[in-house]
Amino acid sequence: MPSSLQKIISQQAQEAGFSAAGIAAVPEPGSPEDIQERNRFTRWVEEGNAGEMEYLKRRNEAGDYVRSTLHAAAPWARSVIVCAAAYHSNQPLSIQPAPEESGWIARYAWTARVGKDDGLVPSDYHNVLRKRLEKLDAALKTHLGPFQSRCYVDTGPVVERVYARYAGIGWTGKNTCILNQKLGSWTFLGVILTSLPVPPEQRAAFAADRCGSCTRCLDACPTGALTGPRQMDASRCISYLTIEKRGAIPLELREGIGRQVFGCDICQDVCPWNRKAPIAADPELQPRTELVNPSLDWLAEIGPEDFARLFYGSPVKRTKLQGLRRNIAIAMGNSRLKRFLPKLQEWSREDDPVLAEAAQWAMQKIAGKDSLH
Ligand code: B12
Ligand code: SF4
Ligand code: SF4
Repeated sequence: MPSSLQKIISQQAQEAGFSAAGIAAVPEPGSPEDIQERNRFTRWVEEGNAGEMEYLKRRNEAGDYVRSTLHAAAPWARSVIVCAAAYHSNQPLSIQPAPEESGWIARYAWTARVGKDDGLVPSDYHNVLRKRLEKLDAALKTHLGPFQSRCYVDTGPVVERVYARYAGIGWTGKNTCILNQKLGSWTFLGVILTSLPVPPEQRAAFAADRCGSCTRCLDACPTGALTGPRQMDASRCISYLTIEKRGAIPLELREGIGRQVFGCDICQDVCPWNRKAPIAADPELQPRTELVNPSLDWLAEIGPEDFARLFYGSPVKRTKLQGLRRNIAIAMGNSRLKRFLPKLQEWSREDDPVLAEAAQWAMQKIAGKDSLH
C-alpha cells in the first residue's frame, strides 16, 4: 500500500476530470458509525420521508434496507472512493428576478457537452460521471494493483452523501447537500466501492461544519420539506414532486411549487457558500442557455418529437412529456396569468386525467381574485 492513498486518488481523479475526491473506509459491521447510519436511514424511510421512491425501500433477505449499510448489499466492500464534479455556471439563480411568464428547470439538468461543431449536445451527469469513474478505476488498478470494484452514480445501494462526508469532500449542510468550502454544493457525486482497506492513519479528516447559525435554506424552502437542520421530508420536496412523483401532486403543495417545472434549486441558491462557487469550465457540463428561465409558453408547445430532440440524453427525460406538462400547468396556475388560459383549456380536455385535473386546478387559480392580466 503506498504511503498516501488519498494523494494518489486525488491526483488520478483530477486527471479523470473530477474537481475533488477522497476515500473513506466502510465502518466495521456493528461499529457505532455503522449502527448510526443504519438507524438514520431506516428511521428516515420508516417515517415516510421517501414518499413513493420505492427503490430506496428495497430490503435484503435479512430484512435490512439495502441502502442502510454497505454490509447489506456489498459485504465485500472495504472502502468507498467518492468523487465530485463541479457544475456551477455563470447563469442566473432561481431566486433572482425573472420574466413573470417563465418557469424554472434545475441547474443540474441544463448540462451539455461541446459537440464537434462547437454546438452543445444534451448531457446527463449520470453518464458523464460514470465514464470518468471507470477511467479512474482503471488508472488506480494500474497504480495499486488489482482490487474488486463497482462504480455508481445515484443508482448504487449507497447513500453517497454519507461517504462524501467520511471521505472529507464536504460537510452536510442544513439543506442536506454536501457543501465543499471551495466548490459550494454545485457538485455531482459518484462513488467506487472497492475492496481496498484504508488503514486508520490514512483516513480523511472530516470537513468542518461551516453552516454555523445560518438557517437561510430552512427559511426559504417553499413547501416545508426541510423539517429541521439536515432533515428532509422528501415527499414534500419540489424536486421529488416534479421529477419522481407520478400521478397527481397533492393539492396543499401545489402553490409552494411556484414556477419550478423540473427540480428545485432554492435551498442552494440562498446558501452563502454558493456565492463564490467557481464557474465550472467542464466541457461536458456546460449550461444550455435555452433552459434557463424558459418561457412557459415555449415549454407548453413542446410535443413528443421536440421532447425527444431537446431532452434525449438529458436528466429532464425522467419526468416524461406528460409529467413535464403536469408541472407546466401547475406553474401556469401559480403565475395567475390569464394568457395561459387557452392552453390550459386545451389540456383540461386531454385524455390524461392527471394533466386534465392539473389544468383545471390552474384555471381555477387564474380565475381567482388575485389573477393578473
Ligand atoms: C433520493 C434522492 C433525492 C430525493 C431525496 C433527497 C434527500 N435529501 O434524501 C429528492 C428527489 C428530493 C432529491 C433532490 C435533490 N437531489 Co438528490 N439524490 C437522491 C439519491 C438518489 C439518494 C439520496 C438518499 O439516499 N436519501 C436518503 C437520505 C437519508 O440521505 P441523504 O439526505 O442523502 O443523506 C444525508 C442525511 O441523512 C444526513 N443527515 C441526516 N441527519 C443527520 C444528522 C447529522 C448530525 C449529520 C451530520 C447528517 C445527517 O446525512 C446524510 C449524508 O450527508 C442521491 C444519490 C445517492 N445514491 O445517494 C441523490 C443526490 C443526493 N441528489 C443530488 C442532487 C444534486 C439533488 C438536487 C440538488 C436536484 C435538484 N436541483 O432538484 C435536489 C436537492 C434537494 C436537497 N436539498 O437535498 C446529489 C447531491 C449532491 C450534493 N452536493 O449534495 C446526489 C448525491 C446525486 C449525485 N450523484 O450527485 N434527491
Ligand atoms: S430543493 Fe426546493 S423544495 Fe427541496 S428542500 Fe430545497 S428548497 Fe425545499
Ligand atoms: S443556507 Fe446556511 S444553513 Fe443552509 S446549507 Fe447553506 S450555510 Fe448551511
